[in-house]
Parts: sequence; C-alpha cells; structure tokens
Amino acid sequence: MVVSKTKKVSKPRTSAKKTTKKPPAKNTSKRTKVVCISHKEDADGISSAALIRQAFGGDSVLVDYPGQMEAIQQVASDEKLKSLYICDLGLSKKNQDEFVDLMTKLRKNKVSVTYIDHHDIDPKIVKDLQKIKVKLIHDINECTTVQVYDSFKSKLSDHSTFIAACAAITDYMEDRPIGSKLLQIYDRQFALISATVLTYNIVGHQKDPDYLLYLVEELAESKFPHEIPNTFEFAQIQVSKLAQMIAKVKQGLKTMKNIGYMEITDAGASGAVNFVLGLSGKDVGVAYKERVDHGIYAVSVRGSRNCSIHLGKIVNVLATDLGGSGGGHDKACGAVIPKPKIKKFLTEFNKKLN
Ligand SMILES: [Mn+2]
Repeated sequence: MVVSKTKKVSKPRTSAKKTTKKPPAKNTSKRTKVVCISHKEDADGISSAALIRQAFGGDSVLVDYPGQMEAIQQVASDEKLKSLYICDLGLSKKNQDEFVDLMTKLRKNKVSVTYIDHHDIDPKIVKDLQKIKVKLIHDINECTTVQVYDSFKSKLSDHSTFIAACAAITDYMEDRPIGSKLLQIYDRQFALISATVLTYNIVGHQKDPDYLLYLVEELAESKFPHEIPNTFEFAQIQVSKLAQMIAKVKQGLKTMKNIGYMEITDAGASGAVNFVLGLSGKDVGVAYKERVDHGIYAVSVRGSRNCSIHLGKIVNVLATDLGGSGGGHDKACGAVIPKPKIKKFLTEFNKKLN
C-alpha cells in the first residue's frame, strides 16, 4: 500500500489490474481525454487521424517528423490524458529510446496507448513496447489507415473503407492483401482521383494546421474529398505548380554515381523528389529543403522499382551518425539533417549505395 505513493517503484504491477485498497489516486480519476497524434504530411496520416476520430472521438494532433517528439511529449504531459493513439509516425534510432521512455511513463499512469504504424521498426523497440503493454498494431505490408480500419471496423462507418482505400493509394500500398480488397469495392478511377485530390490538398496546406484539422473532421464525418468545398480547384493549382517544378528540376538537378539530388527552395522537398528520381535516370532520388528556423534540412528520398536496397534502413543509420534522424520505407523515406552536414549526407549516402 505504500507502493503507489512513491513515484518510482520498479515493478508495481501485479497480476490483478486493480488492487483492492486503492490509495487516493491523484491523476487517474480525472483522466478523460482521448488524443490521436498522427502524421500531417500525407493522406495516410490524415486519414488515420480521421478514422480514429470516428471510432473513438477525442482530439487530433497533427505533426511532421521534425515536430514529432515535441508533440508527443506535450500530449503525454497532459494530466487529463486517458487514451493515446499514435498513427503513421515511424521511429528512428535517434528517437526510439526516448519514445519508449515516454510511453513507459504514460503506462505507469495507466494511460492506454495504441501505436499503429507501418514503417520499419527496430525489433528491440517492439519488445520494449509489448513489455509495457502498449497496444502495437504494426504491419509493414499495409498502410496505417488500412490497419486502423481493419482493427476498429466495428466502430467505423461503411465509408471508412473508402478513406482507407485512398490512403493505401497514396502510400503505394493499394496492391496489398487488405488494401486491394478495399479498393475493389470502388471504381478504380473514382478512388484514384479522390485520393489524388485529397493528397494535393494536404500537401498544399502544410502551413495551415487549421485546414488540416478541418480535413480530418470532414473525413471523419464520412465526406468524400469532392464534397469538401474547393478541393478540386485547389488541386488544380497544385498540379500547375508541379508542372512548373518539372522544369525547375530539369534545370537544377545534379547527380552522383548512384543518386540524383537537388536542393529545393520554393516548394516542399517531398513534392519534388519523385521528379528528381525520374528525371535523373538514377535509381535513387534525393530532394532537400532548408528549415531556416531549425537549422536543418528536411530530406526526402525515393527509390525506383529497380532499387533493391532498403533505403529507410540506410538513411536511419546515416542520418543518426550525422546528428540528425531519419528512416521509413524501403523505397520512400526521409531524414532531418543538420544544415552543415548535408553535403556529407549526400556523399556518404551515394557511397553506401555502391
Ligand atoms: Mn503511411
């Protein structure tokens, strides 16, 4: 009984969940908040947040990789937090231990934590998270939204299949077992145009957090992208910007033996990187953009179909060695690199691809 008054007890957990005589619980009784932290940069992250919201209600917090840990820390420090969902946010060598520490604190406070993702993860971290009873839903073969759908479909509307199919398309995962079944429910072209318009609205509103939250709400209310005002018009503007990007990449593109690369100054790196890959003729493309306020470069990396190396794993290690962080999928990943190290990153990355 002395137990739960002291803060750091090594293992207060017993086989029974509740002890019969409960000391006056300081925090647990007041915990009511449900929060979902999800990735804000693509349709998979936004759609995951929407389906979690539809299934469980609560607040959505949308983050990018540079802001990921800060946001998790902030939400975790909320004494009202009862239940936390973390979606489509991969971990890296740089932050994975801190992530486990934060989750451990939350679990000690009886906060329920569900982590749903499909990025490469260190097996040791999987064990650590299972040990502290974080509900881990992790499959590198289906996008996050499809996994959210599949795990919680009893709490979701029929429309959630469409949201999940769109997310699968945007993450190049509509050919996977569950993703492909969901896409088959719908007309392929209808799903493609919806997913694409949704994506362009997300990419074009990265500096407008209120709009991104509005998108989450609308999708959670089972709206189609075309039912959200001005989405197609906005997508048209984005498309014309991308067409200009093709010309710029053709001019500014540089190559090393194994990579095409380019610094982007006036748009997002992730919007340019596919053109860098395609127009360079190399099997790996790198686009990077300075985050002036952070003194870092946000780096996007893509591999062609021929690329047989797991780029996310290489980038995870290399970025960490250079004092940054990174990781992701085999053919699509990203990194945060300290500004003075970007040249080194490119040359070392090029070497590692030999
Ligand atoms: Mn994803």
